Amino acid sequence: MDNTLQTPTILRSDYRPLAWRVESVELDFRLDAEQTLVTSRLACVRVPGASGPLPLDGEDLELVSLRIDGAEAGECMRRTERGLEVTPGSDTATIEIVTRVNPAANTTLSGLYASKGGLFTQCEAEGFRRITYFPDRPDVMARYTVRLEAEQASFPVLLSNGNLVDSGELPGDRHYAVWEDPFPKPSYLFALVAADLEAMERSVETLSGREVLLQVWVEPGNLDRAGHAMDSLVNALRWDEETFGLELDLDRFMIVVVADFNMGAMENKGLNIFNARFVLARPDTATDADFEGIESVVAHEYFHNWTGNRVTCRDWFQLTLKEGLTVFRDQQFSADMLARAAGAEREASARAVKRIDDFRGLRAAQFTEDSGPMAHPIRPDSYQEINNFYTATVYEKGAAVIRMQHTLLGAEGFRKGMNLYFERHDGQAVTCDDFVAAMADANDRDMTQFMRWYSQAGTPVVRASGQWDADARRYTLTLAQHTPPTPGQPEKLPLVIPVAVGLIGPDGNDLPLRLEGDSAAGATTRVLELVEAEQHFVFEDVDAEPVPSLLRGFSAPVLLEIDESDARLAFRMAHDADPCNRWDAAQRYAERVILALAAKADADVPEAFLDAWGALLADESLDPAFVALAATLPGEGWLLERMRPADPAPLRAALMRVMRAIGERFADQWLGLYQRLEVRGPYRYHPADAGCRALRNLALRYLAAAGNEDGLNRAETQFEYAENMTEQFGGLAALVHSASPVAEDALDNFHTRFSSDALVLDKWFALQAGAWRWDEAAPPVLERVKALMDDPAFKLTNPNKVYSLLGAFFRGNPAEFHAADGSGHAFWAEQIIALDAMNPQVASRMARSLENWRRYTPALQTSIRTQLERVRDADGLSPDVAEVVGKALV
Ligand code: 0A1
Ligand code: ZN
Repeated sequence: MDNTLQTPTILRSDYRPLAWRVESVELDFRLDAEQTLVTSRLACVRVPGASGPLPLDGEDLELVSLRIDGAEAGECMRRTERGLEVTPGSDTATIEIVTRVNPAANTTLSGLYASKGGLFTQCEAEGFRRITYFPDRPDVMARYTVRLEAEQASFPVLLSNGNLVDSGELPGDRHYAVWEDPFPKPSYLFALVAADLEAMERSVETLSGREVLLQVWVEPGNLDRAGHAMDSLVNALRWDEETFGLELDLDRFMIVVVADFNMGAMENKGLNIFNARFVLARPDTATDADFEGIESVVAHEYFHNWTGNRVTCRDWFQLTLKEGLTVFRDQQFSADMLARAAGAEREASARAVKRIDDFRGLRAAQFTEDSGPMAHPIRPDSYQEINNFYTATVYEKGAAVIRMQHTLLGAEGFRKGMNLYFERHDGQAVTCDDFVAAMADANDRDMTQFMRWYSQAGTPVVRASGQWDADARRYTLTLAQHTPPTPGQPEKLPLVIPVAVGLIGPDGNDLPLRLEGDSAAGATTRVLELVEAEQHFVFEDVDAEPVPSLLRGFSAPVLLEIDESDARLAFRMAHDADPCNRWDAAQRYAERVILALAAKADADVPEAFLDAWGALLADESLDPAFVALAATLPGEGWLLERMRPADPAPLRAALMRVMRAIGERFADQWLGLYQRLEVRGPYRYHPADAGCRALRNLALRYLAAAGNEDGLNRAETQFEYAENMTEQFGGLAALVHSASPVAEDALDNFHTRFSSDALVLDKWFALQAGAWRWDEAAPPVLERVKALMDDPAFKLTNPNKVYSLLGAFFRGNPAEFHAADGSGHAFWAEQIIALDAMNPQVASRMARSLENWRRYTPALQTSIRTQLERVRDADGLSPDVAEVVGKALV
C-alpha cells in the first residue's frame, strides 16, 4: 500500500482561532508505570461572538469518563478522527475528563513515558494529547495546577511546572505533590517527572533582587557530572539579564536529566527536561565539544523561557519565531562566553571560531536540506507531520534570518525591537509577522521586503564580480542574486541581503573603504544591502586592483559564486583580515582540489595547494582553534552536495589521498605542533586549551592517515595515558582512522573501561560506524554495524544509541553506506521499518538520510529507489516516515 497517499496535509492558511478559551487546567495524576490515571478539569469559556463545539485532541488514550458541569456528557460529546468534540450547553463550562495511559508501553517517547524506572513527559509538539483530551494547540494558553500522586519507593521525586505549593505522605507508602504554574502556558510546555533523582542546587539573586533556586536533577551517583550544566545555567541567566534585561520569572528553575529522549532538550516552563548527553559532563567522560554543547543547549532552553514561553507561537507554522530567535540568542551567548574566557587579545579570534562552527553546521545541514525534496521556508506553508519540521531550516536558517535583522538594525536597534516585542506580546501566542513588525516599528524601518526570508525556500545564490578602473582609481563590485526553484516555489523574488565587504590590497592589508557619495574613507568592512536582482557598488580611491572579501562573518545564509584563481584563494587564505573568509578560502580551495581528484583517479595533489596548506600550519600568529578549523577538510556530506552526480566511492578515495598527502608532506610540522601545543595541568574547559587539544588531535588524524609511525605511537600513548576524554578519544579516533593493527585492541580496551557509561559508549559506537577503510582488506563497515547492534549496550529503543550507531553510518559514512551492492540501502529500509514501529520520530529522522538520493549516480539511484518504495509500502507506516519517503519519491 502506498502510505503516502493517506496522510493529510495541514495548511498555514487554514488557521482559525478556537471558539473557546481554556482559563485553567487542573490535572490530577495517579502515577503508575503501567496504568496511570489522569483526571483533567478544564474551565472553559466561549469566546464572545464565536460559535461551534470545542474540539479535544486525543491519541492512544483510554477514555474512562467525560463530564460537563458534573453531568455525564451523553449527547454533548462525540468522537472524531482527531479525538473528541464537546458541545456544552452554555458559554462557560467545566469539563472533567478521566483517561488511562500506559507509560511503560509508550516507546514513542512522546506523551508520558517510562525511562529507567522513572516517568517523564515530552509534549512538544503534540504529545499532550497522548496524556489527556485537550485542545492541543499552542494558542490555547491556560493556568495549570498539577497534583501528582505515586508510590514513594519507586517515585521518590515528584516534579511539575512552576512552584511547589503542597506535598506530603499518604497511607500505603504513597506520597503526593502539588505544583502551580503562575504563568498561562500552552499545553506543549506542560511537564512532569516522577523518578528516583538527586539534585545539585544553587541559589542566586536575580536582577531585581529576588532569590531563586536552581536545580539540576540527575540519577543518584551522577552529581559529580552536573556542575558544568549548573555553571552554564547561571551564566545564561546573567547573560539574559545583561543583554536583554530579561529576568527569571519563577522562584525555582529545574533541569532534569533523562536517558531516553528524542531530541536534545525541552524548555517546559520551569522544568526543562534534558537528554543526558546535554547535561552530564566530567573531564574523563566528556570532550571539549560535549562541554561546549552543554553550555549552549542549557542556555538555549533557558532563553526559551522568554522567547517561546512568555511569548509563544500562534500555530506550529510559526515555529521559527521561537526557535530561530532562541538559536540566535544561544549563539550570541556562546560567542560572548568564549570571548570572555579567551581574554581581550584573543577575543576576536574566539568569536570567529564560534561563527565558523555555526556556519559550517548551517552549510552542512541546511543548505543540503534546501536543495532537496524537504526544502521549505523558515515558516513553512504546509506540513503532514509537524515533528518533521524541527529542521535545520527552521532552527539554523531561522537564526541566520534573525542575525541579519541584528546586522541591519545594529545591536541597539535590535534590542529596541526586542523590548517592543515583549511590551506588545508578553503572555500571547503570536506570529513571525508580529516579531518583525516590532523590529520594524522600534526602528522606523520598512521590513516588507525582508519578510521574503520567511516565505521563500532555497539557498539564494549571490554572484559577484569586480572591475577595477585604474584611471578613475575606482573599483566596481557587481552583486547579483537569484534563488533556485524549490518544491512548490518555481519563482523567487529578490531578498534583502546584507553583504559585509572588505577590499584587500596587494600587500595583504585591508583598504579603508569610500563608497561613491561618501565624503571620506571609513571602516575597512562595510555592510552593503543587496535588494535588487543586480546592483553595482562603486568604491573610490582604489589605487591597485583589490581582492574582494565578501560576506564577511557570513553576513547572510547564501552561497557565494565568484571566479577566483587558485592563487587568489591562497592569497585570501594567507591574508584575509576576516577569519571567517580565511577559513572559507581554505575550504573552497580544498573543495576544488578534492572534487578534481575524485574525477581523475590518477592525478596528484597539486603542489600549490599543499604549499597554501603548509603556510597555514606555519603561521604561529593564528589561534590553534582557528587552525584546527581551517585545516579540517570540508565534510563529505557537503562535498557530495557539490559533486554531480554524487559518487561517494571516488570521493572517499580522493579524500584519503589528500589526507595522506597533507599528513606525509607536513609530518614534521604536525609533530612539531603536537609537541608545542601540549596542554599541561589539570583539565579545564577553556577555549585556549580546547583549541590546542583540537589541533593536536587533528595532527594525529593526518599523521595516522599517512601511516606515520611516530604519529601512530603518539596516538597510542595519548589514548592510553590521557586523563581527559578529549585526548583519550582523540587518540582512539586517530588509531581507528588508520590502518594500524592496534585499533581493535584499543576499541576493546575502551569498551571495557566504559562498559557501564552509556554516553561514552555512544561515542564508541559512532566512531566505528563512521570509520573509513584505510586498510583495503578490512571488511565493509556495514558488517561491523550489524554486529554492534548485538552489543548488550545497544538498544533500538534508545534514541542516542540509534543516532550514534545508525545515524553515524547513514549520515556520516557515505562511502560505506552507499556500497555499490546496495547492502547499505537494504539495511536502511529494514531499520527504518523496525524503528517506525517503536518510535516514528526517530525513524523519520533516520529516514531523511536518503532524501537527497536523486543527486547520486544512476546505479545508486536505482538501488535507493527500490528501498524507498519498500518503506513507503510497508504496513502501518507512521505519518512521520510517510511524509519523508513520500516527498523523496515525488
Ligand atoms: N523545543 C525544543 C526541542 C524539541 C522539539 C520537539 C520535541 O519533540 C518533538 C522535543 C524537543 C528545543 O528547541 O530545544
Ligand atoms: Zn529551541
